[in-house]
Amino acid sequence: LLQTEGPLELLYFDIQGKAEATRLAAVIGSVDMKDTRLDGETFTQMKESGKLPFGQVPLLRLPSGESIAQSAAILRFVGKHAGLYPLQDHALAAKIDSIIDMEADLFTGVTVSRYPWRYGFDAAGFQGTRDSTCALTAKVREQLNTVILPQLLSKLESMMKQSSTKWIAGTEGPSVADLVLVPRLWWLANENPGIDPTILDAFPRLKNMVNDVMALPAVVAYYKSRGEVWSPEAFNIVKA
Ligand SMILES: N[C@@H](CCC(=O)N[C@@H](CS)C(=O)NCC(=O)O)C(=O)O
Repeated sequence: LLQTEGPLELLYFDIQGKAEATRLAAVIGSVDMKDTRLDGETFTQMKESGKLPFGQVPLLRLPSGESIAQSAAILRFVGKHAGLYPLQDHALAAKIDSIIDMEADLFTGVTVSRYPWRYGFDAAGFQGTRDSTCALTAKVREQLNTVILPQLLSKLESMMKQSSTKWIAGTEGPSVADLVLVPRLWWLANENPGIDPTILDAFPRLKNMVNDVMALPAVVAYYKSRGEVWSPEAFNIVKA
């Protein structure tokens, strides 16, 4: 196992979002990582002071003082120290990377439709979350819900089917490839206007994988310490 030179610090908002996979990796692998949750004001100060390499969070602070941005890079780094990302098997590492990249593809349409102004689509009239009555946004999200997401999810479901274990990359225990999907899949099915909350029911292997990660003792203990518990029925984190 890789050893860190001292404690890590993860900075993100007090939501699951793009940081929860890394939080899970740290708790599963007992990595010494401070889980700092930023309020809006602190975030804005950090952004304005140029402390965020790309102006966004999550951000990982290393013992050396160096700061790393981008959730996938952070997840791999923490995953290496958690024993959830291979250090020697480069083919397996590449397979895991491909699933991390697939997570980005899976959520591209969802993200652009929520925040069209980040990508220039406001110029074409897309309002995203700024106006829940935006017909253009609703049209796109209907297409995502009925066509695009089912297509992409079915590829991941096939990968689950091909796995000889219950984990998506065929690893003996969970890897960061599972973790990157877990919080995002439950978020997709729960807090997304226009997305069918039962969208994952057609992909039982993916749902099982999420439930299996959420049942790991370290994961259960982490949520318990936050006054929360995983509900397979709600397919969501609920108050304990
Ligand atoms: N590709 C980046 C995306 C990060 C991102 O979208 N960060 C959002 C929060 S989830 C953020 O910092 N938003 C505030 C801003 O851009 O000012 C990653 O995966 O880390």
